[in-house]
Order: sequence, then C-alpha cells, then structure tokens
Amino acid sequence: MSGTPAVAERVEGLNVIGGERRPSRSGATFESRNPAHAAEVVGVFPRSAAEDVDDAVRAAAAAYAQWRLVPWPARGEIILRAAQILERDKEPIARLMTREMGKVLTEARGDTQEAIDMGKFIAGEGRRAFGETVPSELRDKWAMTMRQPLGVVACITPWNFPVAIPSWKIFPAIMAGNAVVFKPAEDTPACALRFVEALEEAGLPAGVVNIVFGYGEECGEAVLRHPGVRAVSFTGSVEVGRHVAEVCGAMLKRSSLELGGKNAIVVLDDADVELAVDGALWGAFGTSGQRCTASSRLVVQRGVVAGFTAHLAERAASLRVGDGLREDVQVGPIINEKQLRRVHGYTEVGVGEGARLVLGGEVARDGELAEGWFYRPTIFGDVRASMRVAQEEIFGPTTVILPVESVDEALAVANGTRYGLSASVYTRDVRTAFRAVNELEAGIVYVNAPTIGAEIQLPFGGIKNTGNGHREAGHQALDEFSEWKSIYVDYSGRLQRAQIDVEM
Ligand code: UN1
Repeated sequence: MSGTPAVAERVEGLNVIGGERRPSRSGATFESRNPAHAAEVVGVFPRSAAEDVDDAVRAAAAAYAQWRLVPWPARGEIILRAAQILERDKEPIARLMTREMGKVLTEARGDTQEAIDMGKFIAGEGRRAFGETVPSELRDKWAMTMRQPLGVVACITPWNFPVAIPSWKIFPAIMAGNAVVFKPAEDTPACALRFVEALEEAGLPAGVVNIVFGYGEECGEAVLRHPGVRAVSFTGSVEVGRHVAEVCGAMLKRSSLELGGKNAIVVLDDADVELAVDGALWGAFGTSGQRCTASSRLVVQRGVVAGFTAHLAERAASLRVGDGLREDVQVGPIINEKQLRRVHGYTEVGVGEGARLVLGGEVARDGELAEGWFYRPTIFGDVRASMRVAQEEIFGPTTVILPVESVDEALAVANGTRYGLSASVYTRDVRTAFRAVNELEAGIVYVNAPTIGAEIQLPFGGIKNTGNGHREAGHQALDEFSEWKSIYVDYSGRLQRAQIDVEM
C-alpha cells in the first residue's frame, strides 16, 4: 500500500525555559528539514548560545528546590501521565518523526513506543527505588541507604532515536528528583519539543525540564561547561563523547556516555541460515543503519558464507528505498547531506581497501529520491578484520561480511574492535550459544536475533569505547541520575563508637 505523504505544517519552535516559550536572546534561528525532501522545512527553532543556556540552568535550579521534595510516587504519576499522552498521540508523533528524521513510519511508531514503555516502566520506580537496610554492628542502631538526586543535569541527545533516547534520559532523571536542561540534536528539534510538551501536559511543574535548541559548538558546549550542571548524559560519537568526558572530568562532573558500536552478528555453520539472513537484513538496514546497535559486521563461518552472502544480497536488493511516510518503503533516507557524504566516503574506503562490493555502494537518485538524501543498501564481502570498513562506525546502510574458519576465530574477530555495544550469535548448538554469550565483549548479547531491538526493562550500554561504564534504561537508569546517601540512626540514647564499642 502506498499512501501519498500529506502536506504538513511547519513547527515554529521556541525554547522552553522555566515554563515560558522563549526565542534565543540573539534572535538567531535554524531550520530542521525533511531528509526525504530536503526543500521541506519541518520547523524553525532558536539558535541558542551560552546566555540562553544560563537562563535554562537558572530556571532548572529554581525548580529543583521544590521538585526534589515531591514524593517519588507523585513524581512517578506525572511520568505515567506523560507516557499515556505519548500513547494517545503516538500516530502524529510518529508521522512528525518520519518527516523530521526520515525513519520509516513503522519504525517511528516503534521509537515512540519505546518512550511510552520507558515512561510506564520508570513511573513504577516511584514506588520501588529500593535502598538497602543492613544490620548495624552496634545495638539499637539502624543502617540504611536511599537515593538522592544530583541537582541540575543535562541531557544531550542524538537525532537517530529522537523520542526514545530523550525518554531514556529524561524520565529517570526527573524520577530521581533532578531538574533537566535538555539539548536535543539540531536535526530533530521538533520531535524533542513534542516530548517536552507531553511532560508539560502531564502536569510537570515549570522549570523541571527546560529545552534549549541549538548547535553543539554553541549551545551544547555551554551546557557542558556550565558550573550549575552537575551531570551530563550524552549519546553520540566517540570524538564528541571524549570531549564531554574531558570537560566534565576537569570540572568533577559526572558524565555518562553512550557512543556507538561496530556490532557483529556471528553466523556459524550450524545456524539456521534463513533466520540469520532475516536478522542481518533487519539489523543492518533497519533505520538505514543509523543505529548505535546496527549490525554493521557479519562474521560468517566458511561453510555457509557463500549461501548467506548470495541470499542476503538478493533480499537487500529488493528493499524499497524512499520516503518513510509511504507504507511500502523499507529503507528511509540518511539524516542529512553531510552524513550521506560520509556513508559514501566509506564505500570508497572499502573499495580502496580491496573489499568486494557485493551490493549498492551508491547514492540513490532516481525520481523523487533526488529530492532527499538516500543511499542504496550496501554490502561488502571478503572483508578482513583489519580494514577500516570493518573497524569504524559508518552509521549508514552499509554492512561488511567477514569470513571465518572456526568458532574461535569468529569470536576473536567479533571481539576485535574498539567498540562493545551489542553482539549476536546464530547457532543451533546450545553449548556454542552459551560460550558466545559468555565470551562476546559487549554490553548486550543476542542469541538467534540481530544486534538491534533492545527492550527498555534491561540496561542498555556497552563496554570499551562504547561508553564509560554507565547504563541507560532498566532500573539501572536511576544510577545515572542519583547518588547514594547512607543513613545511620542510633536510638540507644548513648554514644556508641563504630569499630570500637563493638561487643560479641
Ligand atoms: C541507538 O541506536 O542509539 O536496541 C539506540 C535498539 C533500539 C535502541 C537503539 N532499541 O536497537
């Protein structure tokens, strides 16, 4: 079924600071555009700088003083209402997301659903948020812990999951009693504003979540360096992540980083090859490969590599590329021209390195596609682990096939990158499956499923250069945004000295 995309209105976005709609102090603006039809402006937003960030941090600090005292269950109720509002508006939000970010409508609905799930899940923490009670070594004394908020925290989010990733950060941040300065990617401001509007409608007090739009160098940088910001949660590239960590390190702020991957699907000789092809197709080309979790490496054992490659290429060649608002489209555009050039640049790198181009490798320009930033699903075969296309994150619809001889080699190749977000193994042998689960160096491991598609009730994050030890989602999401307080209550009525007045 192929529907004609509706002509859609333009969003006139403003910063939300202390509950007020404000332009940038300089009056400067920027546009967000539809990557499927680059001439179409989705919205106009303030191009904020340090002075706007300062306003937002002050508003957040003022709101924090009261918000931290609101009982956890009451905070959870507001988050639950926000999730219900996102659920009510799922379809218009998904359509806006497809227009602004490009992912196909089914996936935009999934992105929105992920935020709904996250809201419902985290709202429940309002009545859990467990601490511990442990025995004291002294009589008539209790020892216990409770979570405390950090203060004003910053959430800096990418464009690839324009509603889901803000929800991973902002819901737990406010659940724990923090106030937020939210700086979304400049490619997806309209989606970010829609998320904040759901929180406003849910009854979140003014100033608890403030949004400042703008560019990384001007606005993001000011958020990072503001002395009033206690922690920065960032999802994006390794280069920017390293910079975030350096600035935060020097200022003794907490930073939590989620920085992408070079995720491998391992397909062993005993695998269900059809199932593995289905998984690779979805993992590599879903969201046009623009996921941190994308299956950008396929490590395939020699006995099945020829059949796997041929079948994958045949299936990928039939994927329909186009405007994601059309229900029959499976691969949407690349987010912008710069990324499109980068993706194609990697095709040139791969060809230059001697990898065999099995499919694609070109910008898609036929007909209406010339209006946007489209790239053909691209597969390289006979790739060696040392090649750049096998090591660097491309963030596009490009995957590489690395033939291997044995299970040992497969695991070594899969582990042989500086990233460690998600990994997968296809095998029918339960012993090999568990061995791979144990040995794959990744924060997330799948058996007989691709590397994408994490659910929000488990922690999300990776090892090595993928991050700095934090996890999003799951109940662990609260760890990112809270400190532990240890509490001792002595009701003995006398001075008792720990480690000294102990009796057997
Ligand atoms: C990302 O690409 O940054 O597991 C997030 C997945 C999605 C989230 C991806 N649930 O693929």
